[in-house]
Amino acid sequence: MTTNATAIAHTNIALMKYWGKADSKLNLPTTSSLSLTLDEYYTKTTVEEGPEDKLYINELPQDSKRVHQFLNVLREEMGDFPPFTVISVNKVPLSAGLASSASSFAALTAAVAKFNNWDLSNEELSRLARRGSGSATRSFFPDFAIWEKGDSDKTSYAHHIDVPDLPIALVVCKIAGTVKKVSSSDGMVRAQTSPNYQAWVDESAKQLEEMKAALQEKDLEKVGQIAEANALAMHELNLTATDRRFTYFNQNTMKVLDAIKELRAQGYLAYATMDAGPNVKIITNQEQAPAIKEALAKRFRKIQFDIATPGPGISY
Ligand code: 2P0
Repeated sequence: MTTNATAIAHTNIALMKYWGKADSKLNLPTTSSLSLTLDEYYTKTTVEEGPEDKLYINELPQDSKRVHQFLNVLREEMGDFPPFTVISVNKVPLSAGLASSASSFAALTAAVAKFNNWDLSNEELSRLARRGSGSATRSFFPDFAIWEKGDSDKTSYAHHIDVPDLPIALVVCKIAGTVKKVSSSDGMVRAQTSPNYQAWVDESAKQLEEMKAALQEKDLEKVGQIAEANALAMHELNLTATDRRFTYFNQNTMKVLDAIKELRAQGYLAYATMDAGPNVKIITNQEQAPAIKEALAKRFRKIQFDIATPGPGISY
């Protein structure tokens, strides 16, 4: 008899952002989003039988409410299973704009499915994981994935897109490891009160088509341009929210954004994307990433820099 099951999911960074919900109960997004799975950051999760749903991350007991609620969604959808002790090893810097909820809910969904011998495709697992966290939909697939927004619980899930031999790399600027002040879910609620919100949604649909074309043409410059425009417009929604406007940026975020413009003026391929935190991820190619990292490390001695490359899909 199975007593436990383990799965590993890597995190992903959205090049086209998910930033708003059409249905908060079902976690249906207002836009489709497109991501790159990263090799360097992942979550390994083991589920084992009870006595009650309980979460440990890196050996420390956590508030288990969100995991318990998600496991109950899976029980409703798929049929009952026993209470689980959920043991996660998280190799993603927590809650600082690197999406640990993406890899966490993907790994948890896959581990629960394995424990229960559910025979599901990665797309079907992605659909289930959406109810835990939207960005988790995209963490089942290697390299590039699109979360199709869909219009119902059945039609909103992610799938892989094939872009062979694109030498993309990210330089991750770890500006602050502090816990973020505005959760993604709350940030989205606020952003959706911006008068510019619908325009962002409409523009995102156009940008997605351009992004797909740029990936197929292996035009990394274009990929970077579209991703940066999409991310900056997302963050502009936070600043123009009519309900409790806010920003995830701090002074170092702005300084790094300026440095990226200077790198571009020097001829580097360098474009920025930012998520629900002050960190900046620089989109570049694998050849230039070490030089960009070195140039920035000299200039910003208190910021840590990592190079991240395309990563694998879910594994067991
Ligand atoms: C993304 N982010 O596309 C966007 C861009 C952060 C900024 O998905 O409410 O933790 O759990 O569905 O997935 C972070 O939001 O939000 C996120 P919920 P999630 O990656």
